[in-house]
Amino acid sequence: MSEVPQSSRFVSRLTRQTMALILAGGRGSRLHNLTEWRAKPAVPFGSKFRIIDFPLSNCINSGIRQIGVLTQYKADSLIRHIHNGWSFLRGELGEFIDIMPAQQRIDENWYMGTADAVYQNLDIIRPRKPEYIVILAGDHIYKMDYGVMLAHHVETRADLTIGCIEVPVPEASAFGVMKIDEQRRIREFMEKPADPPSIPGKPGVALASMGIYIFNAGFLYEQLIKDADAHHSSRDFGKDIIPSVIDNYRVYAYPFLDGESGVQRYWRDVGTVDSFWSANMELIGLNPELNLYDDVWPIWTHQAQTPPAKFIFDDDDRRGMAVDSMVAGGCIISGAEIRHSLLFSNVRVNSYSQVRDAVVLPDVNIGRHCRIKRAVIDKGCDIPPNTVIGEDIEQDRQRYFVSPTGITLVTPDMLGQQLHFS
Ligand code: ADQ
Ligand code: ADP
Repeated sequence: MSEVPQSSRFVSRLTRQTMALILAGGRGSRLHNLTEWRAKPAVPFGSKFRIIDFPLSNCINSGIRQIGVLTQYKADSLIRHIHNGWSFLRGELGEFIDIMPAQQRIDENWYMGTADAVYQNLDIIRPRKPEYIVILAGDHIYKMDYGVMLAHHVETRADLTIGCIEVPVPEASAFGVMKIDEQRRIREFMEKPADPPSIPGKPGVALASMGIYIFNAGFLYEQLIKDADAHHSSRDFGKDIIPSVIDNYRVYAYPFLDGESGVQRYWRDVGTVDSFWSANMELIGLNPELNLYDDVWPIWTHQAQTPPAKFIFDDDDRRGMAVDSMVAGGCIISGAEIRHSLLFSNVRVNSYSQVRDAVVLPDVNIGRHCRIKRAVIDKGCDIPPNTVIGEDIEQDRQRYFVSPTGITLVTPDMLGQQLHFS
């Protein structure tokens, strides 16, 4: 090989020739009412971010600055977020972030599956002349250098490389599951199999697709066009494209491991109310696996212009306090106690109230004398005084959504409130 593999120039040349396409069109229905009015990638996460900030930041930090975001389901707040927070890329340097909504460019259909979403935008993607196309899901939380994966893709002379992780077999039916050989070439790929196979020598563990794909651009175009002509295809990468190319093309697995320790790295699909709540809660701990305070791999977002968070004694000299918590700008905690919770921007908590083990999204007002625990409170809720949430699950169930592990989700709709923009 004439170039030193993975040397910084080798990798930066590859990332400059790469376009990332972020699939952000799915609803994420297992998040229930949290995605009633917004797409899953737009769901707020980690006190000041939205989920899509993670794959977007990964692109920027990896040096991939040609990005398309494919939207479909209720993309309003997602598009506004990208517009407000992510328009700093410089067109004159060849950088861009293009929003690609479903717009019936080919025929009268909206995007069918994930492959169709890309296919319907081929006339926009091709003139950009990328060599490589990285396809990402807009709804996963992780920090990953796609440059290293690209170098691996080029070194193995792959047509397609799929990012993969090990998951317990009982969870593997939610994923694409693969069998690989010693060179990590994929020999079999099953989308969401009922009975997922274990990795040989590792009983109880399956090798699952992260839904991260690197394609040589020409190869991707060919396969998408072929798939569009096929009669019975559901036009999906996992269901149709990948299984159809395994036998005749070079398709490799790329394990998402820490380069030094070989340990699998942090990756979460916060697909359910329970996993959303617990992934947020994990961030509060002393040494969370996902470090948001990492200067080397910053997570960028749209920052609301907010004044600092404020903690005050109320008229009765009750202390406003938060411990073991993350509190975003614009919050005012007056004579109330916040423990082990995440507060997004502009949350107000009033006197005599107690909030514990809760994720409180932006622009929420919690009236006096409330007790809230093990809950997710959606953006814009105005919680009336004396409300108790999370103590009597049966009672909560009558009015709110309660998850299988007993997390109560409250939205403005459930409170009979109209959403108003702050
Ligand atoms: P799923 O998790 O079922 O499986 P899928 O519903 O295909 O994922 O969504 C993947 C991404 O595409 C999401 O970000 C979603 O928002 C977006 N999306 C879904 N439908 C879309 C459409 N019509 N247009 C635009 N965007 C759309 C996939 C793979 C599995 C893999 C898991 C990993 O199929 O093989 O294991 O991801 O999570
Ligand atoms: P986010 O909470 O993701 O920031 P917004 O607050 O902007 O989202 O709301 C997302 C979109 O859904 C907006 O267009 C908003 O008008 C709409 N929306 C939210 N709640 C309702 C509702 N109860 N009825 C009708 N439209 C709603």
